Amino acid sequence: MKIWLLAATIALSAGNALGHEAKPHASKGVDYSKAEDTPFGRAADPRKAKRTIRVEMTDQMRFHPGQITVKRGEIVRFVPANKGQVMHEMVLGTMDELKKHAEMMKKHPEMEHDEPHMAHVAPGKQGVMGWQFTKAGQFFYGCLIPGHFDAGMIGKITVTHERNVK
Ligand SMILES: [Cu+2]
Repeated sequence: MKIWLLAATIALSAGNALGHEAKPHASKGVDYSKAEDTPFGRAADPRKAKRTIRVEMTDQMRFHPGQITVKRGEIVRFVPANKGQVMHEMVLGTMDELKKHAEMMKKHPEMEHDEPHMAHVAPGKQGVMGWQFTKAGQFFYGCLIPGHFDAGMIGKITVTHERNVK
């Protein structure tokens, strides 16, 4: 994942150096055609989503809704909205990955990280994140800001076997 992000950055810089205007990229400058498959799906252009799911994040350390059901193959445009007074984030993943990541955030709270499967949202703001769920199963979204995940800031995504028909 890191490698293609770097490659995209270099390609963009080279384009600028040659005097070309950088093409307007989708959110976060992600080239979705190069999106890497993960155990929980792949980054997708939120503009291609047929469904938008607004997820509110509160200082009570909860996501609303706290459960989401999607179909395999479906592209979802998540709009995480921070209704609280402190920073929150929505990070997609397996329970294992979220737990590991939450532990890492405790050790390195200053760590800056930004990948297509996460959105950091300041108080009163909202973000956007496009994701395609390619595998059926049980996945999760969590807020990995130290203390939030442990306080129960976690939601569940069920991806059904039924394939989404375009
Ligand atoms: Cu939070």
